Amino acid sequence: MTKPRRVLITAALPYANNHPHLGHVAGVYLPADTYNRYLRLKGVETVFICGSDDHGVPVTISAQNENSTPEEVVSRYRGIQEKVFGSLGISFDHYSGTSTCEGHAELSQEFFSKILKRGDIEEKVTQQFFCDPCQRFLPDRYVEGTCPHCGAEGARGDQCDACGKSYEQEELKDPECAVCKGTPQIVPTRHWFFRLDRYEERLEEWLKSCEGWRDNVRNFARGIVREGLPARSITRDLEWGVPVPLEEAKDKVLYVWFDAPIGYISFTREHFVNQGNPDGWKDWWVDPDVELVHFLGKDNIIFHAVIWPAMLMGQGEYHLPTSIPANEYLNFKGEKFSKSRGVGVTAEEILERFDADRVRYYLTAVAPEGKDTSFTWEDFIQRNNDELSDVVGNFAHRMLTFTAKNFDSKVPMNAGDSQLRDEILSVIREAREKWDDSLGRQKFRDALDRVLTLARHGNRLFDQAEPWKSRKEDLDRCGADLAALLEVVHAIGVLLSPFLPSTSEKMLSAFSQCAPEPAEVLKSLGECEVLTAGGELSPPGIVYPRLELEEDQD
Ligand code: B3M
Ligand code: ZN
Repeated sequence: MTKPRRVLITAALPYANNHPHLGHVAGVYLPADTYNRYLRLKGVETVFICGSDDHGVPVTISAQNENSTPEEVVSRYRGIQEKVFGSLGISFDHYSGTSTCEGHAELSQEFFSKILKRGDIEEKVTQQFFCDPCQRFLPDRYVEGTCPHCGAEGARGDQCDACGKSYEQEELKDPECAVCKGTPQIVPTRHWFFRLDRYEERLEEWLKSCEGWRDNVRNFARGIVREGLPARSITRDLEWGVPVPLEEAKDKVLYVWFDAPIGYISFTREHFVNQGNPDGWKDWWVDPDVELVHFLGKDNIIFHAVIWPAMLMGQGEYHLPTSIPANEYLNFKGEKFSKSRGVGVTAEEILERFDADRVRYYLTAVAPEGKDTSFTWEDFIQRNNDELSDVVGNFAHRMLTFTAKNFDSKVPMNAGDSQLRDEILSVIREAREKWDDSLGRQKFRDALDRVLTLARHGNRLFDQAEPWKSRKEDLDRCGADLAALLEVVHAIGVLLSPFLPSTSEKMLSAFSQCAPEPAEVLKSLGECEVLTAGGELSPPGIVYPRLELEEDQD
């Protein structure tokens, strides 16, 4: 017997100091959730893991700005994140956080100790920025300057957002303390470095063997490995974080990017512990047949496709990622979304006005797969109206009201006698196959477009059948056509379910007494009629009224 397919899905852990904005949602959390729902619909066993990235400088800076403690910041933002994801229908199996997850610190320390024991971590005295007025070392986001690679301003001590490269902080040009804007001095301090150079060959080999990856991700990662990987410091002079498990490094913590991805493992373990199956997680991380899929934004590629796999190789017990569907950015008026700079729209703001599925619809339709895309309010309203209301909503509504009026809300008999029957089944089958192929390759925009194409086709066939005429001339033929066309409405409901869970549920509730469950019926869509002739249709629940653009939405 073949083993059932199992997929462990993760979404990048948001720093516990941010309100998820639509850029994050479109690029990371929504595609991850859609993929999870798609796999479950197909009967694949999945675990979907996320949580907040609590350590590191983003959180300590917020705490300082808000006159509060890192713990307080973490608990407040984690609450916000869970609420936002929940209201968008993004359904993680477990949402944890790196500062509270049971066993996370220990597991991170174990990674460090194991890699150290192998001789792949070395100790060095380094020159670090130190701010006299602030009396603190300035790791990562505490310092800003000019990127040593691309020359962009506003680059941080560990990474440049403009070119996605990461580096050691002494390479940063024109450094400035992010808090007091002073020029830091250089002070020697001891740090521990991960010898990535020792993993170059294995990484190259592995990246070469990975199949089905997006080109942008694989090429970027291979390019970086080919350039040669310098040793990377994985400790910091900070108080907030996972303590370095060495006597001589008592006042230091692990770099946030060292402990954060380990959260994927510790959160999985916590999830299984909560389920009363404390050993259940192991299989998901140890069995090489389990697929591991990391969703993230393009600024996180280097960490997930290069450094994290090297950490996993160094640790040695767990399997490597299977795919890393990283997205480009969704921009707002040509700029990257940023809550701190006040650019764009937060998820909370849009959800105050519109229901989650409208947001999910638009963000999938303009998903930044392969290239940056833009959010605009005009486009949001227009696509909702032209596609969700006029194509999907209208077709379902027309069909169900017509059947209610003329056939007593029952699936008419003899769909097989409709002259449109073969064409209808074949368009459903084609839509389902292409939808499946696209979703399987994590091409969400394309898959959603297939469903829209099916709905457009349905509308055309309805017009072609002219049931308002045949109702008077040949009621049997009218019924047969309608029965066949209802198959299209039902198929749309099923195929939309990974994208628009509540719309799909409402559409399918009309068929609850005359069609099997979506997971049972998926494979049969387009192969044969799946609705029970004579079966009762519930009153049509879904309608997507057209939206108006409000004055202040620009
Ligand atoms: N927190 C970066 C980010 O939010 C980081 C992701 C960690 S995933 C292990 O962009
Ligand atoms: Zn300072």
